[in-house]
Amino acid sequence: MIYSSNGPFVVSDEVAAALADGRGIVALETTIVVHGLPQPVNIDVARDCEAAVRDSGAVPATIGVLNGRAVVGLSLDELAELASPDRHAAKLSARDVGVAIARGGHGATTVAGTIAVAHRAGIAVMATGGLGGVHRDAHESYDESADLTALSRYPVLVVASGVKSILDIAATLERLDSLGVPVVGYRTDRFPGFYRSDSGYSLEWSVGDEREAARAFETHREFSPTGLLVANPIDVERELSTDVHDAALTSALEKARLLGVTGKDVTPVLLAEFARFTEGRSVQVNRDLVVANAALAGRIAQSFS
Ligand code: PSU
Ligand code: MN
Repeated sequence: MIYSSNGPFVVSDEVAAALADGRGIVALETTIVVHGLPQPVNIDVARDCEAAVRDSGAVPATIGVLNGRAVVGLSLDELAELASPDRHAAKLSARDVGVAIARGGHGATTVAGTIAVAHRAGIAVMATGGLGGVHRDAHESYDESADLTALSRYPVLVVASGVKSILDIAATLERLDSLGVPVVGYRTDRFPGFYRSDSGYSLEWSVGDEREAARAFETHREFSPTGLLVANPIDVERELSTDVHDAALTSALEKARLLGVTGKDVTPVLLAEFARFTEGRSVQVNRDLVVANAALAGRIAQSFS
């Protein structure tokens, strides 16, 4: 691995060159790879996301913490190392990144952790599958993903297929409102529901192409310090059917309750139970949507550059 510096924060040569040349760059997270998707598809998905960004003409910057350094532009070998079970990579939100680096460990970054590092590196666009949000039992557990507060703190445009359908979607949309984070549908005025193209909630704003998305964010930044969520739905032909989705959701919520999981473990357990219950169909949908989001993020990043 070749790094442009030796500090706690390192940028790969390819990303450093792209930054210097003003090319479009898309930050990609690693929690989805390490904690969100099963082996060995996870590495295939990461490879497909990077390829989708490259096909759009932009440069991918996969972000994670390896051997006590925040790496912007992990190679596929480094990513495989981070994802290997014996590495025990932690799940790093924005608040964890600095401490994890100082402690010299390994960690995969969530959306929150990724945009904290991306912003520090001068990258303003990121892609993920589904954003974190307010959990259904939040009135008791207070479990609300730090992805939301991170979006209110770092001026990064995030492309996601809405928020995960395991969440309280109405409450999440309300929190994004309170936090001042605009939500803009990509060619839709319906808020997507991750595995489903339509969560049942409508959006006030939509854009028709990547230029409009880039312009909306550039203009937003003139008035606000927050990021912006571009909500890109999965193709209707590829979504999980209502029946399968709802049955899997019931099973996943029950599983999490029985196991008594809390905190960082909730989302991975719910996603894993979805995968088991749907016999892998949810994994295929997750894969399709995150690759499509990486492609769109690449086109948006190119519109800025
Ligand atoms: N999108 C996916 N799969 C994932 C995630 C997003 O398709 O696993 C990850 C992201 O890293 C996101 C995290 O930030 O789930 C949310 O975790 P939590 O609910 O614990 O904040
Ligand atoms: Mn949480």
